[in-house]
Amino acid sequence: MKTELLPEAGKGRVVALCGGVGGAKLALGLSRLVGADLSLVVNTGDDFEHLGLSISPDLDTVLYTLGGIANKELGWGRADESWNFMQALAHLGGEAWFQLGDRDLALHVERTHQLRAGRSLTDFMAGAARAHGITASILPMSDDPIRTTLTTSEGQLPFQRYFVERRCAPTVHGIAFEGASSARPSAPVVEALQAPDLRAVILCPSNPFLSIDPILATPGIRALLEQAAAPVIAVSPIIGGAAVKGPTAKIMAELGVPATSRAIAQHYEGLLDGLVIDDVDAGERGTIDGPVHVTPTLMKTDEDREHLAREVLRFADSLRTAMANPTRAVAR
Ligand code: FO1
Repeated sequence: MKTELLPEAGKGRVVALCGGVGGAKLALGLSRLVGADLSLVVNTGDDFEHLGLSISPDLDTVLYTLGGIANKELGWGRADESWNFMQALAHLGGEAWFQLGDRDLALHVERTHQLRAGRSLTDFMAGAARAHGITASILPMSDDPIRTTLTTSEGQLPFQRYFVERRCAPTVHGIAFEGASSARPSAPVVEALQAPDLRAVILCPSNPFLSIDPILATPGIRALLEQAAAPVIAVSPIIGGAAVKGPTAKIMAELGVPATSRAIAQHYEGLLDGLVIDDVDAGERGTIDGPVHVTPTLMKTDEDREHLAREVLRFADSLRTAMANPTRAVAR
């Protein structure tokens, strides 16, 4: 049963779970609306050690996006980047399949240095966010290592080998999150999801299998969502049977799941109070159990990002009003 001590509509903490590019876009829209009231719980399943450096791609995509310095053409890394380090590395015959720009490199070097000195990833990211003038909290899902690995037509592949080196070409048969069973969510993640003034929990339109599932596989997080005293809303990453970017629809086909928003709702079964789908999929509304909000979800501009964030928060506020009234309670 949900608490009736609910914050006033339009106020309170917002928690968003997100992975790479799609998630970071909505995260930016939300940060423009609620600023310091936003906590982003970010996937670290893509993290890896490369050339002796600790790389956290999804955290960094969120950091650069909210810091206003993301490379919009690439979809990862920094704007105004130069590649002298990579050219010199390739000249030496070093591993050049994973590109590290000169400015981006500073973040990886400093993170590696601080983690080795005993600082947590959570603390490091808090400092990096401050350095970029970001007021939202960018929280790794865990400070313990959780690594996404894929069972593919080419055997077992660590995430970045599959995603970057093999460009998602191998057929995916299964996905595992190594280390998840012994990991713990960080204290700020637990606090954010248990905040007494929690307004909404949002599952961003990130890849459900590769970006959101590792977060949900972190012990305790799924239960915190199930018990959340605020509506849990997902934004479907599927528009008109395709994903905006990345391998979501390809992986769904390979795992035998139709590329529909109904399938996204079923994937998150037991967690959601509502689903946001795109205008072009309005016809799917009747096929989905529970409340559905239809609105444009394609985020090309910062205004699109802010518009979608506003729609999601309004939807959440309307569901919260229903949750506060037991006769209109929404069943999960
Ligand atoms: N993605 C690529 O497709 N190619 C790259 O060379 C690459 C380098 C890279 C370096 C730092 C970083 O933070 C991200 C980087 N990404 C690269 C993106 C990243 O690997 C994936 O987009 C995410 O892991 C998926 O969300």
